Amino acid sequence: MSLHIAQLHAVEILDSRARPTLAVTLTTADGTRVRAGVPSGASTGSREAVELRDGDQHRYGGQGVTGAVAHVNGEIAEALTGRTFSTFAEVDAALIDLDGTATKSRLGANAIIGVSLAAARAQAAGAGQELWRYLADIGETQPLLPVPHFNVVNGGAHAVNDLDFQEFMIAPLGAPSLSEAVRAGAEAYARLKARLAHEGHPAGLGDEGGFAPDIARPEDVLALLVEAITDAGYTPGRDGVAIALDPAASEFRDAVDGRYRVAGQALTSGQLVDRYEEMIDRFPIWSIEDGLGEDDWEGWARLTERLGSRIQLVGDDLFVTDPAIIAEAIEKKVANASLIKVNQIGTVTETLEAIRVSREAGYAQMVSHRSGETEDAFIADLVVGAGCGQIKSGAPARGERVAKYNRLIEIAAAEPALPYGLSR
Ligand code: 2PG
Ligand code: MG
Repeated sequence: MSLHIAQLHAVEILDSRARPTLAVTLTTADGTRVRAGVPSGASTGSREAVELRDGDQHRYGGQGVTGAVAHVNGEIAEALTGRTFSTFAEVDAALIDLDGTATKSRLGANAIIGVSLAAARAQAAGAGQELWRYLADIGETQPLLPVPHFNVVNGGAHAVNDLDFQEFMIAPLGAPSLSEAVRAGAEAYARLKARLAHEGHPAGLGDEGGFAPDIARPEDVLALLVEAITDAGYTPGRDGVAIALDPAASEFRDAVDGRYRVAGQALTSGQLVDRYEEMIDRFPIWSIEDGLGEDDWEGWARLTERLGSRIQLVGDDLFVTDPAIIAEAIEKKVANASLIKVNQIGTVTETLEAIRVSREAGYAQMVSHRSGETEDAFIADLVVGAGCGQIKSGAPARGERVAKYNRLIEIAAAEPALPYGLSR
């Protein structure tokens, strides 16, 4: 099924944090029109593909994306329209070539991923297939409905509170189906809200829709989560509802002394690993993402050796969805799972490659949203089609977050035969 791009058009829209991002519309020669919204992060890894921002302090505090928009409507549209591509991977290759840099910094990774997402969607539409089915076909993967990871307490770069750890997620590993997992997440979220209100915490939310209480110690939040899970009638743990953390440790590592600042203490890498071990002894934590900083590879190797057989250790800032970095980590026995974010690497083709490299080495894959999102639910189709078995898309609240969970529910309802659960 070939793809003939008749028209490409981008506009500057807002993401969920009131910051500009891109919406890209692609029209094919037969008149099919598809659209893609571009996600954007806050706690970004230093090796991520480069998001192009205008830097004009008079507009959106320098965050405008009119330059990236102009690249789509100018140079990229000129290069791609009127051409016939036999696969969208050829579109991605053309985009990478046209940009010409290793980090997609010339045209902007935000411009490039917008076109790439739209091209994949256009090709699925042209083939008359659901996007997830199309992605499964081209990646030769087994479709699977994923276990959702709901981020119910926000800290770090995603909230204005004293909490250093960025994300406290609940993962209904024991739920029998996707819809029951969503229900468990929503019910525990509601009970957590009630508990926080009861204890007098302000009801503010962070960027990903989780609550942002003024609690500094991660252990105190973990205790609250266990209570909320129990209040909602579920068993805390892998047979029921487990906990996953994304401390996003690069954000609280001191650049000078390399120590990690947690709730007023300055911990060495080894001391932080000890602290994680105590946490997983006490609480039903099944996964920790970015437990150490992206520059602390030695610490990561020790962390993996110590805890890798007990829990999942996910590389996010560390891996930036880059197949080459993931391959290096596999070689060095660092982490045992990869976080997968389309805009970190900048094309759908490279994202699928990062998933493949991880899977072949036995590394799990968790598909992820960004803190700045649109209502585009591409990642729901991606996680199902690529069969990753895990997704995180924030709280079970706020439109841009639930757009992904709702898409998953709809896929599950339309395809009762699709398996559900962690990938094995
Ligand atoms: C993360 C992400 C998404 P951001 O660190 O995993 O939750 O945050 O998009 O701000 O990088
Ligand atoms: Mg992260």
